Amino acid sequence: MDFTQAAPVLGNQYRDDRVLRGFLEHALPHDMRARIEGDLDELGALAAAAWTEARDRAPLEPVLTQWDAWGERVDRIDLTPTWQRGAAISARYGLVAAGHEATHGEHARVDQFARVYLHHVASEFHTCPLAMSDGAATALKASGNAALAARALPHLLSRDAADLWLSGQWMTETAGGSDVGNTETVARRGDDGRWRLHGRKWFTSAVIGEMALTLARPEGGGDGTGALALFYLETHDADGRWNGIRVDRLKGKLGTRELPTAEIRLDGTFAEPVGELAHGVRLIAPMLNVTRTWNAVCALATMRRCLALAFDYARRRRAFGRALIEQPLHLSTLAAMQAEFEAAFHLVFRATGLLGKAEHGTASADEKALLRVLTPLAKLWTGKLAVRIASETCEAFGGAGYIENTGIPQLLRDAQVYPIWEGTTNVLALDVLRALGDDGIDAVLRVTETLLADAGDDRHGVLATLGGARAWLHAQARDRAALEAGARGFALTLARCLATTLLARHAAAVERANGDARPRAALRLFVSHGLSRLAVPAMDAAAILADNRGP
Ligand code: MFK
Repeated sequence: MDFTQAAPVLGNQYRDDRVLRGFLEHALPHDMRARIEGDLDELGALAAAAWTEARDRAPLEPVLTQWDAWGERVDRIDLTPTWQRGAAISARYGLVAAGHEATHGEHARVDQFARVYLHHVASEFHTCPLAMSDGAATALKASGNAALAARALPHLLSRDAADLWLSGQWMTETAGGSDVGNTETVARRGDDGRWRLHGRKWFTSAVIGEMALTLARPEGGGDGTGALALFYLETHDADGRWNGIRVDRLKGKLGTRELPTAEIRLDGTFAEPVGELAHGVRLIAPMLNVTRTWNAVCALATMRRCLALAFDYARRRRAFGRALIEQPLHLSTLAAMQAEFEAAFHLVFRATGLLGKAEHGTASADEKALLRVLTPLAKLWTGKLAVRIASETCEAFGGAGYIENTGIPQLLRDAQVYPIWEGTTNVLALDVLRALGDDGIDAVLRVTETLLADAGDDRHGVLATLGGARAWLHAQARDRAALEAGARGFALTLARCLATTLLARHAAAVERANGDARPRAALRLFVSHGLSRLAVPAMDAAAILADNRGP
C-alpha cells in the first residue's frame, strides 16, 4: 500500500504554549491570571479549530463591487467568512478593550497582547484593523481632544459587537510611504467652517472601518512633515453613504490576502482636526507606537505557529530510519529557531508590560526611555525573525512546505508583511537613533544593569556588549552617514542584549519556581549565536557599488 504522511496537528495554542504560560505566571498577579485564563484557553482552542477548518480549503479573498446593477457607485466590500466573524470575536474577547481596561491597571496591556498573540493567525489578519483601532484610541486619549475622545472611544473600546468601531490609519500616499512629509492630501476649510479633505491614499487597510485618523496638509500651511495636520474622519454619513470616499481598487498582495487593502480617493471628505493644524506626526506618534507593538506581537504569533507545526511534524515524519526530531541537524535547526523566538518573546512582552506601566502612570523616567527604544527594536527584530523562521519552517516540511494547501506557504507569504508594515527595518533602525537622542543609551544601560542583578553569568557578556554599543554610538556621533549606515547592526545588538537580560531573569525565576530547564537551554543557545551585530560600514565600498549597471 502507498505510504501516506500524517499531517501536522495543532493543539490548544494556550495550553501548549510553555513560553506564554511561563511568562504570564511571572508577569501577572495570580488572581488576575485566574480571571483571564478561561478566555485564553478558549482563544487557544479557537486557534486550533481554525487551523483544522482551513486545511485543504482554497484561500478566500474579499471582493470589491464598485457599481450596482443600475450604475450607481456603491463601493461595497464583501469580506471572507472569518472576517465577518471578526467583530464578534474582538468584542467577546476584548482584543482592543482589554488594553484599556482600568481594573487591570498596569497589567492591562500584557493581558490584551496575550489575547492578540493567541488569536492573530486564526484571525486572518483581522488584527490589522484592530491594531489601528487601538492606536486611534490611544492617540485620541493622548491628544486631549475631549470631544473626539467622547465620540469615538466608547465605540473603539466596546465589548459589544454591534457598537464596535474599527479605525483606519491612513498615512501612505503614492509619493510618501516612509517619508510622509511628501503627503499631498490637502485639507480645505469651507465658508461653513468645516474641513474637507482632497487626495489619494495608497494603502488603506481599514477602509471597511467606521473612522480613520489621517494626515493632510492644511492649504497654505507649507511643505514638509511639520506642516501636516492630523484629522479625524468617519467613513460614512448618518444615512450610511460614503463620506466623499471612493474605493478605486483592492490591492493584489503577496500575502495577507484576506485583508482588504484599498486604494482610495478622498474628494470633499468631511474631517476634523485632532489638534493643532501642524505637527500631525507628533500627534499620530502614539498610534504608530501602538501599531508597531501589535506588529511585533503578531510577528511572534506567526513564529510560534511555525514552531508548533514544525516540531509536531518533526515527531511524525521519519527519514533515514528515524523521526526528524531524532536527526541531530534537524533538531538543532529547530532548537535554534525556538531559542531566537523565546528571546524575542521576552523582549516584546516586556515592551507590552512597560506600555501598560507608562499608560497607568507607574513607569519611572528610565522605564519610559526604555519603552521608547524597545518599541522600534521589538518591531524591527521580530519582523525579520518571523520571515526567517517562516522560511525555515517551509524547508522543515520539505516539498510539502511548498504546497499551497498544506497551509505552510501562507505563513511565509504573510510573514513578509511584518518588516514592511508600520515602517521598514531601516526606518525603524533610524527611529532607534531618534529615540536614543543624546543620552538615551545611558538610560538603557542603567535599566539593564538593574535587570541584570538576577542574570547570573550572562551579565558580563551583556554589559561588555552594551558598553561596546555605547562606544560605537559615540564614535560615529560626528559622522552621520556612518551612524545611519550602521544603525541596523546597532539596533540588533541592543535588541539581543536586552533580550538576553530578560530571558536570563526569566530562566532564573523558572528554575527557582519549578526546576524547568527549558528557558535556560533557550538562553544558552541564544547567547551562543552571539550578541553583537555591530559593524563599521565600509561606506567607500558601498559608494563604489552604488552603480550596479553595465558590463
Ligand atoms: C497585524 C499587525 C498590525 C499592524 C497594523 C499595520 C497597519 C498598516 C497601515 C499603515 O498605515 S502602514 C504605514 C506605516 N507608515 C509608517 O510607519 C511611516 C514610516 N515613517 C516613519 O516612521 C518616519 O520616521 C516618520 C514619518 C514617523 C517621521 O519622519 P520625519 O518626516 O523625518 O519626521 P521627524 O521630523 O523625524 O518627526 C516628526 C516628529 O514626530 C518629531 O517630534 P517633534 O516634532 O517634537 O520634534 C519626532 O520626534 C516625532 N516622532 C517620530 N516618530 C516617533 C515620534 N515620536 C514618538 N514616537 C515615534 N515613533
